Amino acid sequence: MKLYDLALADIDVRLSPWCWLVKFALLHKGAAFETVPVRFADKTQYPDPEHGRVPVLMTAEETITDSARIVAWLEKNVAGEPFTTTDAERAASDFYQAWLGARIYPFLGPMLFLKIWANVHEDDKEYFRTSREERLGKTLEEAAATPGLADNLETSLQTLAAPLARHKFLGGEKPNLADYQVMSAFMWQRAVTAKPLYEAPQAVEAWKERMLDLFDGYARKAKSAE
Ligand SMILES: N[C@@H](CCC(=O)N[C@@H](CS)C(=O)NCC(=O)O)C(=O)O
Repeated sequence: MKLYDLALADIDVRLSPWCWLVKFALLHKGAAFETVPVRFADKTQYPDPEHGRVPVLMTAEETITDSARIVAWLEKNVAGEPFTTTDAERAASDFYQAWLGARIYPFLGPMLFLKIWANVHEDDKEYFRTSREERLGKTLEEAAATPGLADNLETSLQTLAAPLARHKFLGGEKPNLADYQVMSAFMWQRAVTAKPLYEAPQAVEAWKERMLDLFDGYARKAKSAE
């Protein structure tokens, strides 16, 4: 299988959280895959230029877009440990995805976009700035200067610390889909900078270390731009 994976100017730095989710899912299944780096603006390199987004997974049978659809495809078609086994686990993973959208990405995004812009390929700079500024309704510099981003993230992470203080993983003894969804957001940050941007509770930091160790340290070995 081939996973089209978003890269910065340094082609070895892979930042997309949605691509990270798929990489964790492939690793969880023990599936053999290779990644194909693509940059932001050059849509001709995307297997589905109309869609213009990654992740895209190419299998022997089909080309699948969108991380949630890819995860569902892998769960159905690839043998190995399931991502979730009960409806309760599936409901919890829906909760974490919604929590990320409401409580993590709105603060992490403005913190990271300017740093990402500094590290995208020269040919991607204008596209990245324009598309993100349109979405934010402000410049990347204004977004980065939004007051309270770190405070908001720290408050959100107190919530994540509650389950992680009592359980090794969000999936309990073993990681499940929720662990991969949440860790993917942190991999986005880690690809951009390895420096701490805010303080995370100890239970969250310890869980991140466990996640970085999975699959022979696949995520730990991933390169950061800074
Ligand atoms: N809902 C989609 C989101 C995919 C998405 O937004 N991907 C971003 C990277 S994180 C992308 O392809 N960006 C290219 C661009 O901005 O042109 C999924 O889960 O796969």
